[in-house]
Amino acid sequence: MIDRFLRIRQNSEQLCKPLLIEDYSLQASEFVSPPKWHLAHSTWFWEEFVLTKYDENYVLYDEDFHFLFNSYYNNVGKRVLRPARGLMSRPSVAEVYSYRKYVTDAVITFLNTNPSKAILAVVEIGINHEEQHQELLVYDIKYILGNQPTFPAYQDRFKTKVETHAADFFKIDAGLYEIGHQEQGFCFDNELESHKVYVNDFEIRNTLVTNQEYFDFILAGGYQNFNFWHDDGWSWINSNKIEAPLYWYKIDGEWWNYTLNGLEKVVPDVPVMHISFYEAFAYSEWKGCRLPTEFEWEIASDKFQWGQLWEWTNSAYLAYPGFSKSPGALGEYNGKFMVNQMILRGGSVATPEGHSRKTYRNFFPPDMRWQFSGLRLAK
Ligand code: AVJ
Ligand code: FE
Repeated sequence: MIDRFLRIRQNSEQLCKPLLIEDYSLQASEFVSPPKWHLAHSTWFWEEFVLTKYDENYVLYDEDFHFLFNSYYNNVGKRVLRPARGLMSRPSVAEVYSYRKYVTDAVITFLNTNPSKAILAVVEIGINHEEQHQELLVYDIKYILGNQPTFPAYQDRFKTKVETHAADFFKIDAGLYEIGHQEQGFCFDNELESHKVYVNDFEIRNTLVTNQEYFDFILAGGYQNFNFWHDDGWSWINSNKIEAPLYWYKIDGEWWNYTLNGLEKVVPDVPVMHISFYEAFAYSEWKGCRLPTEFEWEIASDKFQWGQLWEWTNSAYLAYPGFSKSPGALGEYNGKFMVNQMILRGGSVATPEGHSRKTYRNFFPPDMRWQFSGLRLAK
């Protein structure tokens, strides 16, 4: 546990190595958090949920941080609101790194005292929480760098691969299937309680939709035909003048996109990424197909490769029957977001190794597309 903990703490800092000090504190949009904030908030989480709760000897690093780096936990008290995260030039980046070291050392000392199983379960949540923020760091760094006039590169990692299998639909039989987490090992509370779901016969594709395929939709006037869109989606593309995935730019008649390696020509055979739920839905309509439900996705997931991009499903993020929030602040972790968001399944090239699983339920509002999202067709 100590080794894993240390590795996770180091990984978060490793992700920030290519940044300039000036990059750390920018909040390029309300839904983006500054890298410095991620480093501090993922540290605050250990302080709040492990050290101040269970370590009698723990002395807070700085009392203000309790307020500065609480993300959304009402049970913990007042906090800096999300849109104001980019206003904090204080504490400095150096201060946040020393906060990290102080807390990392304190957690290791505490873990050496042989804490109970119940406490180790919270430590496990802390590790998984920090992994989630590592992925968010990649999204946010991409947004911060990708919205600069010079399109600077971040690092030559987290690349999606060209799809080698020929695209094909395969059949899954109707039946009653067990959905949700049943194995040993960690899962988030929203993957519990496992329960049976009946699905009709369906077909699902072995591969994700590629840039070339999505480009055909653009050329066919997909963004101009309201028949493919939800009413909300149609308003969204019109009020935001959207006509291509995020980070796509038409330059002298050719399509380029911002990647973590800088501005590059759109590669036709890699999966299309940075699309909203609205766009994934509209594309499926145009194709005469549909998005899989999260249940269909989970049932079929042993039969295709996943993990390049999070895959939009046609399922709303709702509680499973029997779901209950844990008491206290940790109950706010997932449960209170179960309205107005859609489920994505799988994982992405930015997901830390071993973090996801076939029952993992990721979720975002339908207009969000700075996360590494793509789509798989069903019918
Ligand atoms: C599961 C990615 C939607 O971004 O708020 C981070 C992850 N939860 N800290 C989010 C999360 C608490 C969560 N998502
Ligand atoms: Fe968090």
